[in-house]
Amino acid sequence: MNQAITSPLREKLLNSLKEMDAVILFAALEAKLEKYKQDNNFLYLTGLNTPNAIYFGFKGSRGNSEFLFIQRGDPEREVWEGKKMTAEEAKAQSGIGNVAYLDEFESLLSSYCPSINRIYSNIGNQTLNAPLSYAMFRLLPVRERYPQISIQCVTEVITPLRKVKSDWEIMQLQRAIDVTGKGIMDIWETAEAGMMEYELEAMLFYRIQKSGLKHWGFAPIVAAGINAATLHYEKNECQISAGDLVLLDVGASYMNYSADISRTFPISGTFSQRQAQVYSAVLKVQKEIISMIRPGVLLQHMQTKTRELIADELIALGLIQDSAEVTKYYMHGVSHFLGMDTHDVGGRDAVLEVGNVITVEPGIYIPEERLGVRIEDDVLVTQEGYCVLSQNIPKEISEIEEILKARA
Ligand SMILES: [Mn+2]
Repeated sequence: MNQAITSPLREKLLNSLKEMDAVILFAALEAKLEKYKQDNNFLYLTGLNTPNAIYFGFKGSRGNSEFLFIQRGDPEREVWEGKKMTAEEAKAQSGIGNVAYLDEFESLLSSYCPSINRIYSNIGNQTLNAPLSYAMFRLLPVRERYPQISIQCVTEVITPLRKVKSDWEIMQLQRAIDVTGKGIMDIWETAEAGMMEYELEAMLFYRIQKSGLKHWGFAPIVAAGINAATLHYEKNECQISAGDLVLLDVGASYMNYSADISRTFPISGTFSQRQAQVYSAVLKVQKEIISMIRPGVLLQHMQTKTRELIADELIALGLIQDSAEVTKYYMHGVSHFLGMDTHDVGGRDAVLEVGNVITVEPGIYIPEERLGVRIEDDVLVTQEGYCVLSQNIPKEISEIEEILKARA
């Protein structure tokens, strides 16, 4: 007998499907000698960090049903791998009433296949020049035996849910952001010219681990001087010279929710006049773009506005004559959705709605002056407009210089 679905999220997802559609999500496989990181869609729907598990949900003509398949415990492997989650634990944590073992998955799926029209799964990118995902590999037999079943990526149906964050999700994000902020403060209180970029990275990661978080949300960028003009510089292997601006683009991850913060600071403790000019220009644009945020605003409109504003600043800085040249010094998007993926689901054509979390990250990069400035905050869209979740991480020149001045 199928038990009722207790997660409102899963119920909402299944209800949004057409009748006879199914969702099959594969947890990330166990990683040998590596830190485990769960598949985001699997974690989002089940709340389970257990590897190798499979979620099956089906919208039938007489209601929804769902099953969870987990690994069987093996006492001989326990000394190596620790205890496996029991069926009772899985049931309690996920609220999924029907828990079975992985070796029962195929027969259960076979019994449903004749009535399934479509399967949504975490099959990922289906381009011909990339390897098959694990999910697609597991579903190949379905495609062979039941060619009438269409297999599609779950992103399509899960994105509308993941774009709107619950209070619980915002709490996880806030924790990741706060720890990232503390790590940035650690750097500001310690860093000095002559250090290597990776030393600053290590300070931040120490803070992440010390705080009980396990992962970076993405490869951290610590870029001094001209390296800051390489947008995704992540080698972090150069020595920081006196007079350099250092650009940090970093984020801790908590429960797979990733912060994404950029701050730029002068290693010597004070901004040179030119550095301050460029920094103030970026900060002014960043504040103006943040103030645009409210439900109903197009992400694309924020992008267009950023280009206009930065073009004006670049003209004032004497870097360009014509606003059409703006891409010479500013060439990336100003905003993306943030959540379990650093560049979270939601796309670039979205209209903002309450509960979205987005970044705001304008920048100016001037290789010939060996400097790059990016300032990035994480912003929640609210009924009234917005709330800057990273507002406690200083970004005013006076605040940053004050903190740097206090270095031992
Ligand atoms: Mn970002």
